[in-house]
Amino acid sequence: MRLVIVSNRVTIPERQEKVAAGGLAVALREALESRGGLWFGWSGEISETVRELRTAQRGKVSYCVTDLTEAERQTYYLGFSNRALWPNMHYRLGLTEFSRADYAGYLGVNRRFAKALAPLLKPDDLIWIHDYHLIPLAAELRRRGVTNRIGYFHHIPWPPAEVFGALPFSATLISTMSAYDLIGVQTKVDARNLCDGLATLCGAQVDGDRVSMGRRRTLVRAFPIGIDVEAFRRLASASVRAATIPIRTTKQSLGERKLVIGVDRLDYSKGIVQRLEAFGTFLRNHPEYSRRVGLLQIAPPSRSDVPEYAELDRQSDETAGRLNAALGEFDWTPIRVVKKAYSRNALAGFYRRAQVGLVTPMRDGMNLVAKEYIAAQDPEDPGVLVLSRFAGASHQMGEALIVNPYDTHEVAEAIRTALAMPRSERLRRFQTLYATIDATDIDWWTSRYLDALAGIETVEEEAPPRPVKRGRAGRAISLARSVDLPPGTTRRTSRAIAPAASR
Ligand code: GDG
Repeated sequence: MRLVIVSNRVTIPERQEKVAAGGLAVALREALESRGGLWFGWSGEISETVRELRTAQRGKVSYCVTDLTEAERQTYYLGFSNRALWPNMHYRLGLTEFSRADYAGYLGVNRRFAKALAPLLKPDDLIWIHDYHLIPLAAELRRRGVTNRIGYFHHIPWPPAEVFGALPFSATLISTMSAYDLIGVQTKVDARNLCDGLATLCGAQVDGDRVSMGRRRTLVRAFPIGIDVEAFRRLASASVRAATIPIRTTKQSLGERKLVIGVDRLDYSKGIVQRLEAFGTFLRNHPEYSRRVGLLQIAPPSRSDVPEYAELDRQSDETAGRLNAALGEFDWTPIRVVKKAYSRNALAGFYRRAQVGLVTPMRDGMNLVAKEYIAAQDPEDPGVLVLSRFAGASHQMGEALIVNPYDTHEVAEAIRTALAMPRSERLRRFQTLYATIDATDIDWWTSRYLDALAGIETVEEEAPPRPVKRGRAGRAISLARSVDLPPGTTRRTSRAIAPAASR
């Protein structure tokens, strides 16, 4: 059975490239290499004229990519995906910016992807679609007569039905998910929220993890994503042996000072500003730690074209500057925020050097940094993980110091507890955490998901797609025709849609 993966961004590897990219990209590539397969998605390039597909063959894997137009990038990617779905799914209704033109652009790109992908499919291909950019893709493929098994994995949280329901067209959008055979989410809470949403917004029947809508049956299950634990452990040990630059120079610049580390894309879901405040509170409440500890926050910029991200960039500079001015000394800067990306080797070195890993998102699907921090620790003298209860990772990693990131005082006290923790307790917590992430690593995740998808008996394999029943809160939803465009937008090429700048 050939595997077909579809994701928003696809990077075609150089011919000689071995393992340069991050864990997920590598794991998916390995799954494709072992089975043979196709990886389809956006090239990451913008072009106004070239609309045909580009293909490349690397071993047993074919890559097939398409460019987006600037209007598509504005509406599908920056607009609906990242200004409407992303904040909504991270429970941030106040930050959600919905526009009908963006939604139409989102549906348009999903339709275009389906049109391009359908002719490339073989009858027994297993199709695995990734993340919130591509929710309606399976419905669009079904409309084109695709009867293959189609799975979806949702990397970010799924919010409660009341929150998701606040998004215009939420009933139509969620109903398209019945076109999947298997939906994977990160935690049981996400699975429950999604099932509740399907029941409340479009009248689906839910029985445990089985959801029925009309003639379609969909399984909704939690598959907590893992990392390549062994690879990270090796990188971290190598960084110590080789005394690589970050290890050597952090040692020089820190002296005997302890290090607290945060690593996150510069994104408001990650709670970076709140974390800086908590570190400031910790120093104020425990002045004995003055000059004895520093926070290093690595925060590579992301989505900087989205206004909320530009604002976060400013806020984090302002907060770090204010706290450093108030709490620093002539020979000690308590907080360093570095807004650039480091190599994975360097990251592994930083994690290994840090006595505390501070992972305090306000909401996060899983959070791989929590797992990477544990994988990188010295098993003889491990550091302590402080982890937000709102990260999916907290469902598996209860031996971390679990905190509420909205409670500055609690996070501040957890930093102190972590710094003062005796070695015996650090060892006990580390050993349990390591065993957990090792037993549920990225290979476990990939094969568990794909085995489940391959094992599903499709209910409608031979039957043509049929309309599903009328949603309680929405209009009749049909998989037999294209996902409805919102009223007020005509069915036109997304190039004709006004760019977000004109919103
Ligand atoms: C989404 C969900 C879910 C960060 N800085 C650098 C760098 N990173 C790497 C980390 C980690 C990855 O980026 C970030 O993964 P997260 O899981 O923390 O977060 P998202 O990017 O938001 O990912 C999330 C994930 O999907 C997987 O399903 O866990 O909840 O939001 O691997 O190490 N990597 C390098 N340099 C950096 O400076 N090389």
